[in-house]
Amino acid sequence: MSHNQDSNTIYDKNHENEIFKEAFEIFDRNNDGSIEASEFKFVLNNLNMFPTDLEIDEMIQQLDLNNDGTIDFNEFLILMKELQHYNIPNAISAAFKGFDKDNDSKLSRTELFDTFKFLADNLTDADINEIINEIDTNNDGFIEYQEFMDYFAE
Ligand SMILES: [Ca+2]
Ligand SMILES: [Ca+2]
Ligand SMILES: [Ca+2]
Ligand SMILES: [Ca+2]
Repeated sequence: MSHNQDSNTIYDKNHENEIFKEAFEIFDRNNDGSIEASEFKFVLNNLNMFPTDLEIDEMIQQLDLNNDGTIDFNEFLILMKELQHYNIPNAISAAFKGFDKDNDSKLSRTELFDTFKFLADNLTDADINEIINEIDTNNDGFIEYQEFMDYFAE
């Protein structure tokens, strides 16, 4: 079922895999190449989702095809592909609301910093600038709800 034809994959496909890779690295906090229950829980909590330990175990069991108790990148990819058929806009909308601490429907520099600092221990102003530049299409220095949705839920 897997085919490794990196040389002739189209650009979009590479781009997509790169995003999945980055997402995987966010989950895999100790960089051992697999997502453990505690890592899974940590990220979900930071996205304002609070499943119980039992629910976490059930999610992992569903994804853990080789039954080693953790989610490796291949298993994670299957999850991501499934999510693409799922209600992504709702999930992204919920994430935005979680990031927007003062509920003004836009993400300020401070809110972005608070949001992303748990993902990277050595997050810099330059990193935040990069994120803002990429998503802030009207260049007002804030990420409005619509910009966020356009970027992530396209
Ligand atoms: Ca790990
Ligand atoms: Ca596994
Ligand atoms: Ca805000
Ligand atoms: Ca903006």
